[in-house]
Amino acid sequence: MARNKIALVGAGQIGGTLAHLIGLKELGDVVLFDIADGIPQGKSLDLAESSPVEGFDAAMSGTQTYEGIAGADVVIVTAGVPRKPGMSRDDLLGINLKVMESVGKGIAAHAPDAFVICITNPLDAMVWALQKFSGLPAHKVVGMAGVLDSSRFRYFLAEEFGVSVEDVTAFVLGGHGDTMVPLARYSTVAGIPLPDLVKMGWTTQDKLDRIIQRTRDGGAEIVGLLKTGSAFYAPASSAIAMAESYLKDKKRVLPCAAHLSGQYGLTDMYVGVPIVIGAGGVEKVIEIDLQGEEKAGFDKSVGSVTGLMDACKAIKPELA
Ligand code: A3D
Repeated sequence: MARNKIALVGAGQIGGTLAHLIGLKELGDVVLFDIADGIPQGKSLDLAESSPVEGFDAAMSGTQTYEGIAGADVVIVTAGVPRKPGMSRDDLLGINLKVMESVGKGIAAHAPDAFVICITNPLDAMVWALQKFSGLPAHKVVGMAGVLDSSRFRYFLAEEFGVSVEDVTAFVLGGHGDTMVPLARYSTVAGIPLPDLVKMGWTTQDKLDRIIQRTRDGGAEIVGLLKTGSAFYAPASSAIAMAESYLKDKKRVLPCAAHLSGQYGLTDMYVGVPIVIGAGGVEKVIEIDLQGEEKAGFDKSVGSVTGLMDACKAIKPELA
């Protein structure tokens, strides 16, 4: 059976890390696409030259034309600009919206059957625009954010409790921004929900609140430290988990920015919700019961995503 083909549109910090992980995990052949001359070619050659040492078989190539992504099974989009200190994700909207238009058209022309994972910020608005510009079915276009946000939450919780990261599950819903909604009630250590762990004296409500805030600020914390860009290792790992679930039909339940058509009372928008990813793409959107503050937090987050979509429509009226 031929190997899968995975196209990475954007060969920057996340794109390069994605290619490395795909090689190490032997998920398929990689095509790196970027408008920057030499970057996709240089990174792919460098990675290919690591393959004999690492012992993986995967073709790695770089391209500056969309013909190179033809027939891709999966396309992961990181094209655009990342944040610098002092910038919010929303500051990137104008530049990255234009990038989504060209990328969407490129995918439509050359890889219309692909499963597309968008990472470019501001995430929820960009994946929505990318789906519209590409015209691909909504269940084949999804945004990566919740896997990363919940991975950060899991890591902070594992540190706090002194337990393996493997035994911590966490749930983060809503838009990928300051209004994201980490859900304590649905986050557990080996099945024990966080509110019970507070009652058991494993932590205090105050410490838990600070961890939740640190999760919300997780991206900004890395931007503040790096100064020249944003996080890339954990975002790349998170997108790979999504790609792997599609390619291997694992049917993992992952929080992702998914297209809603009535679920949660919302239509024609993308926002972070739990979904099942399998060979059919987004096979199911899981509707959980949100209560009190959770519902208020989710509604606020939806409001901020709607605001970003309105800003996109003002720039590109054809999205309306
Ligand atoms: P960076 O290292 O700058 O890579 C972006 C690449 O996109 C560069 O190599 C550019 O040359 C390339 N590019 C720009 N315009 C185009 C175009 N029209 N076509 C093709 N390539 C183009 O950034 P990065 O890899 O660190 O981050 C990429 C994106 O991911 C940014 O928008 C970040 O804000 C975003 N990001 C999202 C998350 C989420 O959790 C959603 C996390 C971290 C970063």
